[in-house]
Amino acid sequence: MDAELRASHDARLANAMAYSLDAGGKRLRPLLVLATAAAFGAPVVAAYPAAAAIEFVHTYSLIHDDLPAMDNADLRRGRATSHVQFDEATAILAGDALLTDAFRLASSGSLPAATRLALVNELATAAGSPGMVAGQMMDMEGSHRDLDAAALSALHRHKTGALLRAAVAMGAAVAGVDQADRVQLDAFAAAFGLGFQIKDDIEDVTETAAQLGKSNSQDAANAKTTYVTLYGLTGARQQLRAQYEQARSALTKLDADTSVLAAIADYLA
Ligand code: GRG
Repeated sequence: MDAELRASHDARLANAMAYSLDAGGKRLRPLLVLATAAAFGAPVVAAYPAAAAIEFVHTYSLIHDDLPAMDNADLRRGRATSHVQFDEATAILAGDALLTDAFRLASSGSLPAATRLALVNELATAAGSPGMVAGQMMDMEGSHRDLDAAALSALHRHKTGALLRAAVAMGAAVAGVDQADRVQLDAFAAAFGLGFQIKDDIEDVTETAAQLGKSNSQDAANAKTTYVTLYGLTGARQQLRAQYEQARSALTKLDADTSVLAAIADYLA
């Protein structure tokens, strides 16, 4: 990722991109790419460009999500958000650059051209109007309105789930996994993605901003329907457990060493 940042021709832009990328974060999406590729025997280095590309897209989405016009948050990854640290125009451009550069990354490297095309397609589909941006739009439209269970799960499938599923699918593409195993991997990723979001909803009300490294009580501040507002804390925890078990169970159906993927799933436990 650092090597890619050096491609920028403007120091302020590069600083703003590096500021958000280097702030850390769990690196969950790149980890899913690498763990999936490795589970099916691919050398992890072959998956590095794809892993970096998805973290670029994720980081852009956080920068833009925090903007005053969206969630208007001032803390992210333990630091002032990009528009607070720099200014709004710089934050928008840092996000634009990370998103666009992600596709140069995904198309680069020494994998066969057909594999790189599949990676670009997977990432664009998950991040774009069929996926994450649609989810963000649903989120904006859902603010100050009550959503029912179906609308809430559709929102999260798009906003958070699509990119997590793409991470696993990209790892599978690098390793050339067959169709039957891809279906099982996708079942794992879909359950993990929903569980991940439910956990985020729970922590938004149970943890402090210092514990989270990002603003808390954001959902209430933006009058959002969440798994906690819909099902209560106990109900949300039950749903989280169900998704966790579904994710672990999908892995047992794969004939591969899925121990690292299982350890990632344990983040939900
Ligand atoms: C602006 C187009 C656009 C999309 C934004 C994903 C997203 C869409 C916004 C993030 C808002 C949010 C807090 C969603 C809850 C789940 C989530 C994606 C949390 C952040 O991901 P982590 O926990 O973050 O993996 P780190 O910092 O660890 O990488």
